[in-house]
Amino acid sequence: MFEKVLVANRGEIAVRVMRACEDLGIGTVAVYSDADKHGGHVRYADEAYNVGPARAADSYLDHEAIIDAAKKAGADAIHPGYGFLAENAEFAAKVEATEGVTWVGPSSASMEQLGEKTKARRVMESAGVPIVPGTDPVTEVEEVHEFGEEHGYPIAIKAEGGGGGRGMKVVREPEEAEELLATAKREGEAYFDNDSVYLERYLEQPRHIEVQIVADQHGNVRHLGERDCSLQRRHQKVIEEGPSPALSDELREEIGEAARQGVKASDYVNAGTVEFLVEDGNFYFLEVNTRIQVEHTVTEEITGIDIVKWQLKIAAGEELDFAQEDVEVEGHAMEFRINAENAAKEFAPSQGGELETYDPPGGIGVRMDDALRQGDDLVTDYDSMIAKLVVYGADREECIARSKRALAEYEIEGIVTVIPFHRLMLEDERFVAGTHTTKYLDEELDKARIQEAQEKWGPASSGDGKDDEETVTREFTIEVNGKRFEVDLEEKGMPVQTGSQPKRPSGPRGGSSGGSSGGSSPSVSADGEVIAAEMQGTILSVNVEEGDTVESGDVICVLEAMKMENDVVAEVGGTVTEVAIEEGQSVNQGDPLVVLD
Ligand code: MV4
Repeated sequence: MFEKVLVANRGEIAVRVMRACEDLGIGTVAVYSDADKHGGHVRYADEAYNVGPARAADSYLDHEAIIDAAKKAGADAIHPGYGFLAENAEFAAKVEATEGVTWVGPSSASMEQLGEKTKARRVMESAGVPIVPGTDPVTEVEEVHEFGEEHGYPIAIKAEGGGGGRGMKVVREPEEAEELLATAKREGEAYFDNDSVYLERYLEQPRHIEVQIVADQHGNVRHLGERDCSLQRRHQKVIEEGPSPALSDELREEIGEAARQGVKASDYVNAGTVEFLVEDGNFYFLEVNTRIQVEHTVTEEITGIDIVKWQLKIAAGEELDFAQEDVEVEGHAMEFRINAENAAKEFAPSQGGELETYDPPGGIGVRMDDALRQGDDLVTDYDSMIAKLVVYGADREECIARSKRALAEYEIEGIVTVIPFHRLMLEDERFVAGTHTTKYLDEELDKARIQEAQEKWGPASSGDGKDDEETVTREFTIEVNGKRFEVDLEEKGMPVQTGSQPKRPSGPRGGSSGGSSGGSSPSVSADGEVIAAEMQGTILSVNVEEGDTVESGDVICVLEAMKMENDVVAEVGGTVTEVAIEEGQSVNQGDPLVVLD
């Protein structure tokens, strides 16, 4: 077994991996960027190394910096966590080629094979796994029309190098095919540096079911049951659960065995997840995730199997010590992603700040995976997810009851989170009935209910900002005849400051003085109302031109950051006098985007 593992990640997943190392008596090495000097994962590790400035490309994504840190620390293994370099075949190959350092994850060859979506489809099809009717890469609109004539519409056009729904286009009639094919290729090139696209018959109302796999270096492959990830918003999972409320035992058995056979056929080793779409009692292979996933915790809670520990043991050459028949799923678990976002404002990322109060829940059936403590200055540059609340119950009903209790206990002050949204879902008829599909949040849930939940359970003034005064709430504890009361007094404060300048201090996350993040820092004339980028990211679309008249709330552009598509809206009306950005451009936090007169 390894002596010392370097975890090439940050936040909750870095601490999660380090906990598995502690359980195995293995030393832990953290890496951190300038922004994470005081991060929870740095506190937790036995030793820590700075790998560069705040910008991920210059730190957590810097292959040589990570490998140099491993050598400096004398680490004999590197665990990538999820995100960052977890599915980067080039980095995995570099670690595989580094003397004395073992890569904890699937081989770079497996990533190459299964990361290319049409290759993965062929491997699964050869193993008898049902796949959605589809094609190999296509280039001409005639191929789309031929596929439509044979399989019908709608048709999904997907990026070969993609995933997570990015770049996916849905063709509903032949006339749309030419433009959507061109757009899909252009976005594939922009997002994944690969303009290859392929076709699939598009399923309108699927559920998103995934099967956890662990496979050792001795040919043993086990599935650990399924997770239902159907509650998603813009392809971002929000609540995951297991087992799925939508599967019969027979279908459950079939999907698990199909995943196992498909992985066996691809000589895959370590932990991985096979994703399926399920509709009308049928299941279809979607893609393979060649990493540990955020929601692995759900499976750990209902099987009692420590997946991360097995990742380390498998990488060290150990054999799985249980048969498929020994894997038993008991009870029900849900994972609630605690994101620093305001659900009432289209899930806009919250501004960072001090965690004035951080008082997580506890008690029976409650697991917290986080890297936080009260007083931390929260870093939200990389990902809006700050913690995971995982709840276990003997059945789904008990799991929901315990989740309500845990979310009501969860006290966070100083940053707006999605906790009110989660509490709403636990009272939502469709979610509680388990009948929601992947479209539910994007197309069906009444947004007004999110607003109500935010006003009911969120911090004051975290609603939709429509009220024109800031409400200050003061809390008092009083005693009347020996009985204790907690009293909140609301006080109407000063009008809320308008204006779109980021309200953050300069520094690692600060304004455009930090130089470019890949694109050129746009420059604009000083006069006029400047709408600036609230975070580092890439411009996905520009929705205005010079001379346009915009109203308050109009979408100026879409900024892709932290794996989310964020609408940048005008907080005041006006005429566009300058547009300082273009599609595909990288921007730094604070960079001017548009100027209104
Ligand atoms: C699909 C699909 C329906 N039909 N493919 C989304 C991200 C990536 N994992 C693949 N995804 C999908 N692929 C076919 N042929 C539905 C999804 C999908 C989805 C689509 C739209 C909105 C939300 C979604 C959530 C999960 C999966």
